[in-house]
Amino acid sequence: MTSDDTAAPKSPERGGLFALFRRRKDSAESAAPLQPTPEPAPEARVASLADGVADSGLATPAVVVEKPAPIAAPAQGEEPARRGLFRRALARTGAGLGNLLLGRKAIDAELYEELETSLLMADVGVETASAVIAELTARVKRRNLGDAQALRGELRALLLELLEPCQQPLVIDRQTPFVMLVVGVNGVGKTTTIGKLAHRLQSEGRTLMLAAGDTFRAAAVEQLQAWGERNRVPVVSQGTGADSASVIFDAIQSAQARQLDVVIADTAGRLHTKDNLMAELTKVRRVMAKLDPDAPHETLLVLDAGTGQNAVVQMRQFSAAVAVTGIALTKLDGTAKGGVIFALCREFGVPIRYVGLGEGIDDLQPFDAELFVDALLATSDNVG
Ligand SMILES: Nc1nc2c(ncn2[C@@H]2O[C@H](COP(=O)(O)OP(=O)(O)OP(=O)(O)O)[C@@H](O)[C@H]2O)c(=O)[nH]1
Ligand SMILES: [Mg+2]
Repeated sequence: MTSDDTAAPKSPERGGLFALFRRRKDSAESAAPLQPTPEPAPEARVASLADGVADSGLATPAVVVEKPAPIAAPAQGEEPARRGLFRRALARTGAGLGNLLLGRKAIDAELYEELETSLLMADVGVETASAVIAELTARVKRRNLGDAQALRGELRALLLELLEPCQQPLVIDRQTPFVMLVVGVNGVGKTTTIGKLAHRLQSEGRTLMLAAGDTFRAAAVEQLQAWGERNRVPVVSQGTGADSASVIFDAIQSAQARQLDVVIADTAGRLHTKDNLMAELTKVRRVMAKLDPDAPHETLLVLDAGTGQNAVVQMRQFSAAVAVTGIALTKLDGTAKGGVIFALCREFGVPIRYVGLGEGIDDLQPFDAELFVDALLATSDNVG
């Protein structure tokens, strides 16, 4: 660790190109697994949940009363599996970068140029790409590095330094319950991310409730209910056209009464230009605060990596409306634009909680800077 370690993300001054080149505070601490909390037998818990929701006068939630199937504990050899998952998902983004240095010996102007082009092709963004190249050139000179392999090592270190400050896993530090508000533009993967996250948190021993706060789009409630059934997690809903804040309020109230660990609230996809929907988010926050002044404890902005630099714009716009405390960057598997993560991290310093590496239920992974950078720099031969 270095002496300038910082715990909280800070927005760097624009133009201070490497202001974010700080090491994260304590990687060991942030990587610590969440401790499961004691909980009643699953049947009893689910049954009482159903009663509680019915008492509150809400529509019947998607509660399945069969005994939940046990979810496998993390298998041995999980690390290589995660490495493989990151590599496969980032094969397209890393296609140019990974192979660029193969068979190269000399470090010359052409190499730097090709490197910058590859970074731009990966949608790292113009500012970030030129900052990386400038810093790389300076380091190579300063350290007197003579061949392309040494440069590769330096590039890896540099990319890691850029991303590490944003590797701050979600820590669920309260059970009152912990409330997550999930926001983002249309179709970025909010509801799917909630479904995957519910599965993940449940496998860590958390008790959950989902709130169908997308009362705007037809079939949005059913989509969340389907995830609820799949995970055997109750979903509080009132149907399309209902007041989103009221649905979320009911879910938190019910979860408080049942002493559940986590409430995850879905919301409708919205563009910043939709003033009424943006105002709705403010209302949701205000209404939540009546039950818990600190809620939401996490406002997770879901961004689609496939939109590339547009994700930076979305982050800026949502931050102006709500205090975004974390990002889930989805669909990295289907795009060559995953390099936008560097721009997001460098410009906002906001924690990147999760990355979406596929459509499967286990494809939402906690963000890991090292796995990410190694996957980017992997050669096509190594992807498998
Ligand atoms: N390949 C891939 N597909 C994903 C990922 N995350 C979500 N998707 C897909 O993206 C599509 C949209 O996902 P939704 O969860 O409905 O997105 P949303 O943001 O809730 O959409 P709205 O509610 O309409 O705003 C679905 O087909 C998902 O399967 C991912 O990480 N990888
Ligand atoms: Mg949705």
